[in-house]
Amino acid sequence: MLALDPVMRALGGTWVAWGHGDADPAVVDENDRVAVPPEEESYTLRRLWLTEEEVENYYLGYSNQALWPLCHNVLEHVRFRDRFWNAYRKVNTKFAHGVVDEMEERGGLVWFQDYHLALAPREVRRARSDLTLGHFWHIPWPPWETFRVCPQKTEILEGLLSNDLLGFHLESFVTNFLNTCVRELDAFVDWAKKAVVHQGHMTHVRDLPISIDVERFERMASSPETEERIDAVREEHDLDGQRVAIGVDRLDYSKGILERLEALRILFREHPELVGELTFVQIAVPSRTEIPAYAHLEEKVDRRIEELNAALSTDGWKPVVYIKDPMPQDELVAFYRMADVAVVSSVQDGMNLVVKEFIASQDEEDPGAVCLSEFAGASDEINHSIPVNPFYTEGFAEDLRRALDQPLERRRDSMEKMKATLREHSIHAWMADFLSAAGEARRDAERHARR
Ligand code: ADQ
Repeated sequence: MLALDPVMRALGGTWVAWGHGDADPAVVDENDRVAVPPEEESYTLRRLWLTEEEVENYYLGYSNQALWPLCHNVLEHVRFRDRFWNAYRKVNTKFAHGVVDEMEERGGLVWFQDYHLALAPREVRRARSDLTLGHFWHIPWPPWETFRVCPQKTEILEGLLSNDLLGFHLESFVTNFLNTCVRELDAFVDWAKKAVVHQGHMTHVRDLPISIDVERFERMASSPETEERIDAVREEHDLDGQRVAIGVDRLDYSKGILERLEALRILFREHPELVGELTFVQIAVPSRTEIPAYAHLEEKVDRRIEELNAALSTDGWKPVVYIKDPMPQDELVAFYRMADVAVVSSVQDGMNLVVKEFIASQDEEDPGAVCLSEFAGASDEINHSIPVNPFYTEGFAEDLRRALDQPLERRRDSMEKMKATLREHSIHAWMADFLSAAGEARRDAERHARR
């Protein structure tokens, strides 16, 4: 998880993570450890090895065909299979053992990341009741009416309630989670304190929206190398003299890429003056391609883009430039800087870091405009974008037009406000907030246990 690298660099400590490919086993020592990053060793990676079958059933199975679609409210993609669940339990046990092993005799904090590890806290708690356990859930928590379809709902909830602190991006996810605990477990919820007591243990549940390393993006964006890259990118993709709108996503059904392409089709139909003037750059890195829902999405996105380009291209111009290769961040920043409009159209998204990266990369004199889905968690914080509803295609198309027409003064003013919000809350502030909330949660859990 690239987003967390700055956190680990600042904290030091050990990151227990699954290793794969040929390179990972080659670089670890006899205890499966390696100091990283190579150029400036700041923390330790402890690798765990998963079999192919575990990857298929734990990662591609329960994590990404049960929990991911469930939490994003897309029940049509949910697959509950016994072999998925068995592998999820087994791998969570493996992680719990890895963590306990790494902690040795030490006290301190164990910080679990995400939906792949819902069961591990319970096992770590059983082995080490003295540790502080915190967990951050990077995706939405759905309403109880959705979560209740999960056959393993009790185990998932009890795993998460073994933490002292459980963090989500948004207040609404916290509310959904607390409500789920009441409805499913009949647990005691202190709504004022946002805490759950279950089987004698108290867990604080907090909204702690994640951010990015804002300064790093600002630095990269204003570097002379980025200026050079912008020229190179314009030339490579025939963008000279073009207005550019951009979308950057993992190819995931939660990101609303098809909805965006449909809005683009309508935009060109309703505003033919944009033909030959506007290029949409879609950077979309294929993801989880072994899962049928993802393979189908990729095929559909490929086809829609081909159709749009076949229908509208003129000599030397095409409406969509489609880039599917993963890109290093400094190159991505050149695209962010070059674009006149960023389009984030998630149909459901825990946060969305792309919009934050785009904002941090803008030049204050001549910034781009931001179209941001109302259903991306980021829209709770970022109040000066153009809000879009990806489910209402004609309205979405007009929002794109508005973004392209936004006068410079308005863009400057909105960007200044969005940047100010972002600077107040970078990834370092998120980390500090989480750590302090974890300490407070632990003290409260101990007080409660003594009562
Ligand atoms: P994701 O859904 O994976 O994560 P998102 O917030 O959309 O994440 O960020 C994607 C990241 O991948 C960004 O840093 C972006 O720069 C990078 N990226 C995207 N396309 C790329 C490409 N082609 N090449 C290189 N990099 C690319 C989950 C949740 C989100 C939540 C994050 C963090 O689903 O809602 O914001 O975790 O908590």
